Amino acid sequence: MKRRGVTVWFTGLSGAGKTTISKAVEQELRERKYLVEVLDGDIVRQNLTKGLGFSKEDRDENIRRIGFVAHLLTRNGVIVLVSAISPYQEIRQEVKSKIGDFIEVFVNAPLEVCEQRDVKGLYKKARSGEIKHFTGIDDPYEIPSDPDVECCTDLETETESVAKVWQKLQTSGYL
Ligand code: GGZ
Repeated sequence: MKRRGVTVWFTGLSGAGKTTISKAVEQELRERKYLVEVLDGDIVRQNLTKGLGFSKEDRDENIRRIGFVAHLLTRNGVIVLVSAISPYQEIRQEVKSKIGDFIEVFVNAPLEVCEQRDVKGLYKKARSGEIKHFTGIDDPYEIPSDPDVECCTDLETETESVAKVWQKLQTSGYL
């Protein structure tokens, strides 16, 4: 019997912890032999959406293409883990409606915390004006109005965040 696929969509600021949580969930799923694929904005932008920038139009196009691939995989029984800032509510909603089997995870950390982490030094560059249209600095992030899961990565451990996602997958019947 084929399992039901699902897209787990991690949205949040750069440095909020989307990639960290999704990788940990991926590992747990692989250990249990689930079919799983990861689409990370950072990586996808090097191939599938290469050449796209950070205007609203380009971000929406990025999300639409990621959503397209996620849909194909999901309908073939794969658990797809998407990590993308995806700052605009409308396109997140569009992708969710298309895919159907969809769990939205809001990876929520205050801007100050993300900026302090500044793993790649991008916030510093954004503050100095070296990078323009940086989400949270001079570009918007629309907070999800009704996420299925919220991970507050400044208040909870990685293990706790992973457990929240895992529980949602379980109670929704995907595991
Ligand atoms: C936001 C930017 C920008 C700007 C480069 N704004 O945390 P990261 O570094 O590793 O991942 C971020 C990635 C954003 O790509 P996404 O595909 O997730 O964005 S979106 O969903 O909005 O299309 C960040 C880096 O690229 N980055 N410039 N201006 N993040």
